[in-house]
Amino acid sequence: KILIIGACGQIGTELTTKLRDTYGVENVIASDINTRNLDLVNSGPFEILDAKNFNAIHDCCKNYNIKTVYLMAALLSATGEKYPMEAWDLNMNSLFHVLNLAKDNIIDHIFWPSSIAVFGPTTPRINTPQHTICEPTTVYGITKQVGERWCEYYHQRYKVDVRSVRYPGIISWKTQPGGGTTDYAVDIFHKAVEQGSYECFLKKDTELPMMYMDDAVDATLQLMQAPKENITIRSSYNLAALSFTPEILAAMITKEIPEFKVTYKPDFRQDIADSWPSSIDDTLATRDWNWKPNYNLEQMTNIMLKNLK
Ligand code: VAH
Repeated sequence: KILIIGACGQIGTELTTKLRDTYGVENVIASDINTRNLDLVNSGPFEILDAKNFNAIHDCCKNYNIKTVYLMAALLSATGEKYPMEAWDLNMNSLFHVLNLAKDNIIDHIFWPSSIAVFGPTTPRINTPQHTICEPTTVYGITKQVGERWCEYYHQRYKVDVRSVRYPGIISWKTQPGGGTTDYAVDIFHKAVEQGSYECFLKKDTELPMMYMDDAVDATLQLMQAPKENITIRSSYNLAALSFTPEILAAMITKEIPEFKVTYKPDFRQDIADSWPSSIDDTLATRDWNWKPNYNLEQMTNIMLKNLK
């Protein structure tokens, strides 16, 4: 059976639905620190679970005979800058708990998300390669960089089957983002539909790697279903789909909503965005497990506006 930790989060929510559609509702146990997403809580097996509590995760895995864990709980980039020690505590200890359960053969497979946040201002920004300089300047990015090192170590030393992708900014209409820097790309759609205007917290020319949620969820399952001998990266795979600026996204929305007005008022998240790459080279994900995005910017924009109107 499968356990998702952090199932009520932006990606966790849609990953839970996809896993249940794929493996059956009763085989996918959703868990989170609270019951903030009642639809999810009432749609199948659900447990209140603190990702920082090893015994609670251990007992849940034993009780349900869990063999695969998707660890989706974390404090993201913007929140992590407000609460650095809490971000380190949650992001790192939850990973150690799950890695150690696999090392002790309580569970067999782990998915753990990394992020473009592992890259920093000294990383080549255009078509960032899989192997490159990683000097992250956010707490969140530090936890993801160190987490990648631990995943690779547990695989090499203890043969733990842990797999990971470096998610770009993820955009969906079903779930709200959870305290990230790329959240503007979701907020802008809601405000365009609700009030016809949006004050963007990033500069208009801030190009960032992005992806529609369905691509991110499909990539996750594709990686987890790939034969283990095909997996050559045990830190975390670069993953790419789109790259755009707030100005480009706003222009796409204005095509559908002509009166839409955007103003730009950068805040502390501009420094975070400026430390990240503009575009990512994900050729290894394509080579090793046939990754290919399905949604371009126009398709994503149309889906977002159609479902939010
Ligand atoms: C964030 N959405 O903004 C997350 C993600 C690449 C960004 O890690 O922190």
